[in-house]
Amino acid sequence: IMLCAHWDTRPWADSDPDKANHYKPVPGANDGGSGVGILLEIARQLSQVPTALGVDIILFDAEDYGRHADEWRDAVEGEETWALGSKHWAHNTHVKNYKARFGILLDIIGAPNSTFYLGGYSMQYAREIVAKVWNCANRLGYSKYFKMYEGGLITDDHVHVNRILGIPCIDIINCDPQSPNGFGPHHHTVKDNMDWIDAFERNFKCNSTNLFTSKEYTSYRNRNRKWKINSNPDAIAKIDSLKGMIKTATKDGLLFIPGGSFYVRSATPEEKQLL
Ligand code: AHN
Ligand code: ZN
Repeated sequence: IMLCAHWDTRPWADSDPDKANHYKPVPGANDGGSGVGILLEIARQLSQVPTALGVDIILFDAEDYGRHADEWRDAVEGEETWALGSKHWAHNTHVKNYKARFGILLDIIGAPNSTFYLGGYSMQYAREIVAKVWNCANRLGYSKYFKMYEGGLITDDHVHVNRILGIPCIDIINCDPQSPNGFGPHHHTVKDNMDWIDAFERNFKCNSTNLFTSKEYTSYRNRNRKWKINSNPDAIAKIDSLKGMIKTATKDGLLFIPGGSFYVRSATPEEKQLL
């Protein structure tokens, strides 16, 4: 299985509402830092759990070098300026005749309330993998994020993996049909920074509301602040021990239940396969 993301960030914030920022670089915490972060964590977890599957993690450069929005008039018909790194890699794979059963590309996946639609190219080239992943996400309770609706055709690294190498590869990418550029308010702006990243702590909080109160959680969040406002040591100890419990349980199977609560139990063999 091949897992991939792009690690470059866009050199120009050409969707920024302030035109003065159009030639400043995008910090890129979400686009593409988030995918890289998730893959590094997956790598760490895979190193701790023996698995019979081979997993290749590939990070592409120059995904976001696509033509500047203010320079469209210079465009040449048929030019390809996006996803250059994956195109180069697909023509020059790191090992000869590289093959994977399928691939999953992660792009712009870090913001809270991200929504992932069934991508046009993913459906065209790898609809069985789309079905596998979207069904799995829905079974695990993530239907809020993984929408069973078609999104548009999005040119991204997976297109070259499909077209040049014939490896069925899907793209999990945040789309926001409501926003003018289709990708959310911070996309290709100077605001694509860590403020947009849904940290473990925030996730942890919204998935465990029945285990501690928000007051206790405030204590916990304030534990490392200079001014320990509302910082109650009992609450900190309680949440620390919950976190320890979750770390242990994750190895075995941790189930998140939609609606703001979780419970922990051993995963069934069937669930272990999903996890
Ligand atoms: C298009 O805008 C056509 N593709 C952009 C895909 C992308 C940009 N992924 C990250 N940044
Ligand atoms: Zn981008």
